[in-house]
Amino acid sequence: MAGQGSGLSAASRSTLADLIPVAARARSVFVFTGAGVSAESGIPTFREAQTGLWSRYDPVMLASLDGFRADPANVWKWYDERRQTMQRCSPNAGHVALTAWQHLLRKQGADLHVATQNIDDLHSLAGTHDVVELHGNIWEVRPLGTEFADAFRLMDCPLSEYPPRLADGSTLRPNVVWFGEMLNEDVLQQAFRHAKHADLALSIGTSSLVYPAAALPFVAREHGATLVEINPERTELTAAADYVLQEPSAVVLPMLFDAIREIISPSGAADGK
Ligand code: BJW
Repeated sequence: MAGQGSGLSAASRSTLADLIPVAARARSVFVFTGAGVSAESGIPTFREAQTGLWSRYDPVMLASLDGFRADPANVWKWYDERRQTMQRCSPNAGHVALTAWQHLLRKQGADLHVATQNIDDLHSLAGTHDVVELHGNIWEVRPLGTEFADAFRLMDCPLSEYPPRLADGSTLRPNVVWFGEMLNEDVLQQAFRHAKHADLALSIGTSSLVYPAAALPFVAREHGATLVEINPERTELTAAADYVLQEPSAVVLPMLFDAIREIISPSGAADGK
């Protein structure tokens, strides 16, 4: 268990030591992530993305259909800046640890499911399979007024015009879920199924403010899962969690995974990572 807990606070070391045997027994793990899981990749969290030039704008105007209709070029400029940042970023050790944990469990007939609010693709780029993208994907677009099913990838970065358009002139929008919009119902139901079947649920790097996604960890807990929160700050979820690790996820997730692997696959050095 090399290095287990080094660099953590005393409280976190103690919590991690208690959590490890519980996590190693889990057969159905549900992982719910937010912007904090990508922080150590260099992607500002959603709230941080509104600093500087963008601090003059109400988040609801940058991330709502009304805001887009009022000024599509400005909203696209914000998304294009974020796309350019994200294009330079790679998955971090937290994403990689989740992938390794999923691979290890799948080899053993168990499973780990990730449902993310992030639109940055990093879980998939890290190799995690079947990622549920609750709020869409920044690399996808669709014509304004059409459905999620009409989305396609648009990888041009930076974009050559704001807003980007189809050849017939129709305006493209990012295929993300804005405030006041319904989430993709199939995607949301899939996430709730995973949450309800979990024996262990982790909420990682989210302020737990935005619904309906923020209900997922509570639902997992109500259906019997042990609930873990990983976030340097306290959130609306903290009081409901069984284990709280107030640490950066890219630090603590590799420690947790390494310890789990030593317990459930001690000779399987090739497993996972
Ligand atoms: C680290 C870390 C490290 C940092 N390691 N951690 C009242 C008024 C108006 C609306 C509502 C209302 N009450 C409820 C609503 C509905 C609304 C909502 O929930 N609003 C709340 C804000 C109050 N929800 C909706 O509108 C949803 N739709 C809906 O409900 O439909 C039904 C309906 C229809 C019509 C009317 C009403 C209802 C849709 C929500 C869509 C959210 N979309 C966004 C934008 C996506 C595209 C984009 O990114 O541009 O999704 S908003 C934004 O918030 C984004 C995120 O996915 C989401 C969650 O943010 P997240 O991930 O938690 O990020 P942060 O920045 O908040 O937090 C980062 C965390 O990381 C912090 O806690 C840090 O401490 C932590 N951290 N470093 C670990 N190293």
